[in-house]
Amino acid sequence: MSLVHIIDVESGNLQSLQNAINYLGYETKLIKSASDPELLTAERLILPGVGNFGHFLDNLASRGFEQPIKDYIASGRPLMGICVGLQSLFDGSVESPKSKGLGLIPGTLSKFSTTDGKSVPEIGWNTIVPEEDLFFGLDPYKRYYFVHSYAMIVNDNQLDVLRGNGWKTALTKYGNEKFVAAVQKDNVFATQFHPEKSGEAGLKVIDNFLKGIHPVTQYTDEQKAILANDYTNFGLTRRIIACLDVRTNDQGDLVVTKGDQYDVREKSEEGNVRNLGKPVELAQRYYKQGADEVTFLNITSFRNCPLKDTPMLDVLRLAAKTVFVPLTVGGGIKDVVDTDGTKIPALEVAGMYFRSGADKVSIGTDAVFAAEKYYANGEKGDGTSPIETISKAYGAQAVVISVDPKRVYVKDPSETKNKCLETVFPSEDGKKWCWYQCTIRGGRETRDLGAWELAHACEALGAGEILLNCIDKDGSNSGYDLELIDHVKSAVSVPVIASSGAGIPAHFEEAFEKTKADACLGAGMFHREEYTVKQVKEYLASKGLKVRLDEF
Ligand code: 1PR
Repeated sequence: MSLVHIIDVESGNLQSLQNAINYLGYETKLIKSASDPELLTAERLILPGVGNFGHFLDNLASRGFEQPIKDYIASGRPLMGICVGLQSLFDGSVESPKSKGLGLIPGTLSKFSTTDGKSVPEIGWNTIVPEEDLFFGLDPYKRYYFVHSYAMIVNDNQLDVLRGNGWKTALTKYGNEKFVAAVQKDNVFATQFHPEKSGEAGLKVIDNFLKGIHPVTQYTDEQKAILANDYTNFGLTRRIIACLDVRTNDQGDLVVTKGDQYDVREKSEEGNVRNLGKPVELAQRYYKQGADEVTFLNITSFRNCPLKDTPMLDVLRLAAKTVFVPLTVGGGIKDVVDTDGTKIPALEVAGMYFRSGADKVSIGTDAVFAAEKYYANGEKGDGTSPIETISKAYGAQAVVISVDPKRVYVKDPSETKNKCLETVFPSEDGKKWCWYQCTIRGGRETRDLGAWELAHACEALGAGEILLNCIDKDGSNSGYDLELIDHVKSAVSVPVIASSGAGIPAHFEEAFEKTKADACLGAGMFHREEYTVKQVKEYLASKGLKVRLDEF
């Protein structure tokens, strides 16, 4: 079996990349030290990076990798950069002005602007358009998964400079900004997107790079017609996320369950925990149906189990071997005291999940505590909350905040310190104003903090995305709470995932058309097999919405 070497400066999660390469039939070996003699003999090298540009470049420099990587490239052997790995090839980035890039490609990265109304970071599936001939099979009919706030944003002059230096590019547009999605020159190839998280399309790119081939996919007219919504215009597709609420049932088996306003027990006399399937099998099923992401929520912590034996780690390890879209895990991401009394900081808990294959962690209860502290401190963090520590080490894009709010009606907004909205659905006793009260511990305890205030504080503390549940709507199949979505959207510029209430494909369309939701999540309707993810996407496509439909 051929070997692929991966530079590891402990900046982010390399498990997903290793899984993808293993799946393609290659072995992987991490190179952690610049003096590793295998760097001199490696036949294919990958330079992956996530998170902060400066953190990554400084780590490369302090570990003495800079010159050996340049020597490797000069030797003519193939190198592939991914995400911050691509960014590191440029001169620098406004993200970390003091850190120098490798300087192989002229140009400085800048941050996406929000003035055109887009959410930053860019999280989702975008089209690429290769400027010249296709390289490594990059396919303008496919979608690739991007997650980043900084990019090599280019105008015509900068493109001329790149061309003049012999770099071929594939470009993408996010909002009004055009940026470099991939570059190639001689033996160097790099992508801003994550091929290891871009489904079959991404695996193909990695495979082609490892084989050193540049195939062009031939499509039938029928296929082109199906994919038309994919390539005719730039911009993110409507992201559809399948969510698995996981816990042990009364027999001790790990099951995917589903609540009804968070009550996961059957209404029958026995009141058993609803069992809707096995977590890994369902994750694989939704991946094959075209889910753009899969989220696992550990809805009861496995309290009597040493952390390293938490069954959720195994679920992730197994799922990540065959599911090549982003995986989020939530539940119990906080500072914990292990069964033997050892204190384990949240950063380490998150690290265990990242090393098992998670791409993002979602924080519920602890995010509420962090936000309360943020306001008590005069709207400042103190650097110790899990949001801050995890975001600093793994990047904002790796930290999702799971919000579990309940609607509270008031006669007048002055009745609460939390932000209210005037609702078109007044309460039975005629109250027209409402706010959304945050809950903790799976909805069992309420706090005097609104969802708007929570989202606002968590973004300031470093969260990169909001997973917006709604206890009133959970399991109701009656559609999302549209008012809640735009209410929370108005608090943040990071993406917001609408959750709770999806029952039919039209509910997804409604959320995308009537609110500013960046993604929609569904659970019960998929588990009960009333609809597949593919059917939802086909429905959205039939309504003219862009979706990723390329897994067929
Ligand atoms: O507080 O950081 O330990 O995280 C606990 C996590 O577990 C939180 O993300 C919280 O939302 C989740 N959780 C806790 N208890 C429950 C429960 O159901 N009893 N599940 C629970 C939350 C909400 C969604 C659900 C959507 C869509 N589930 O995940 O999938 O509402 O459902 P639908 O499409 O069928 O309507 P911490």
